[in-house]
Amino acid sequence: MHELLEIDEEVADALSDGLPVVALESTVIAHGLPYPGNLDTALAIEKAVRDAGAVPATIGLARGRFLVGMNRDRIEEFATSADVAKVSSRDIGPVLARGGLGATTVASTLVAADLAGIPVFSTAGIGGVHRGASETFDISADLVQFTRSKVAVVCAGAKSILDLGLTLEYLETLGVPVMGYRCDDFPAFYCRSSGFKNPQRFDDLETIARAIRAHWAAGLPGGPLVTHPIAEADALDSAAMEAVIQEALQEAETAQIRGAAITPYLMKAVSRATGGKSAAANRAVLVSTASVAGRLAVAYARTAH
Ligand code: PSU
Ligand code: MN
Repeated sequence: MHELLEIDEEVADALSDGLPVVALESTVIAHGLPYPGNLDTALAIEKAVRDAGAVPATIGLARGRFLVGMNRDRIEEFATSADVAKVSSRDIGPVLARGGLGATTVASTLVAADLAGIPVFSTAGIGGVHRGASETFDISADLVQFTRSKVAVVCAGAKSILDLGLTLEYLETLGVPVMGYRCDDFPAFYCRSSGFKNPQRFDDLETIARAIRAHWAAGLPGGPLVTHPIAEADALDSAAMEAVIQEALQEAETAQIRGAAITPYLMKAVSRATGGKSAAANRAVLVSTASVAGRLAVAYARTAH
């Protein structure tokens, strides 16, 4: 086992038996949602993975190592601690050296999942190209990491706090396959459609699992992106969300928020503005995405035989 990994026993057993495992991020717990909803949601995500027949591995940093798989107490620590660093790819070495708690973004979770040999990861919303990136150059390291870690990413697209058209262009440039599972449009987290198309669509997870294997068999680096939208009943209205997002962006501009702080700032501003509505949608989409990822991990494990 890699010296930087502290792998939970159940996860380690599943990996050595070739059973399906799904990696999960911890930034959404520490910085994405308020307590106690973050704890409940993290546990609901894990349950969705289990119900789908896979083992959940929530990932974070503590005492100079990657935690791969957390028990309830560990998750609670991430959900309640005041000073948990937000760790993207560039922050991994420094935070490991300091030894404190670090919540992993999509990018850094992929690094740990790859080291541990977990082929599937689930999150509701990936980072992407920010609006105004032609001026600020603010493009999430998540996108670059998709070309570096051999892990398939399941998501419900990304929030429209980002420029989703530019995000798809950037993914094309990087050579990252984007495959819609039972959806034509690239989803927008709370909303079922971003107005942009997924470059590929598949209606069964077995074919997606084979596409992932083919990507790797061809020697291509990184991993594909699989998108699946929030359920119709839980989705929020696009026009209403756009108005809320415009207001949040304006607030962030006035407060001169920059860099790594911008994503958590916007997420909080959007939650505040929509009240309980977006919190409920957020939980629903995290859980439904985890369920698809669990089923994909099962399909992927099956294609090995
Ligand atoms: N988008 C969300 N919820 C989140 C994030 C993004 O709707 O919790 C988090 C994820 O961990 C993602 C990170 O990887 O924010 C992206 O941050 P940045 O834009 O600074 O790379
Ligand atoms: Mn950024």
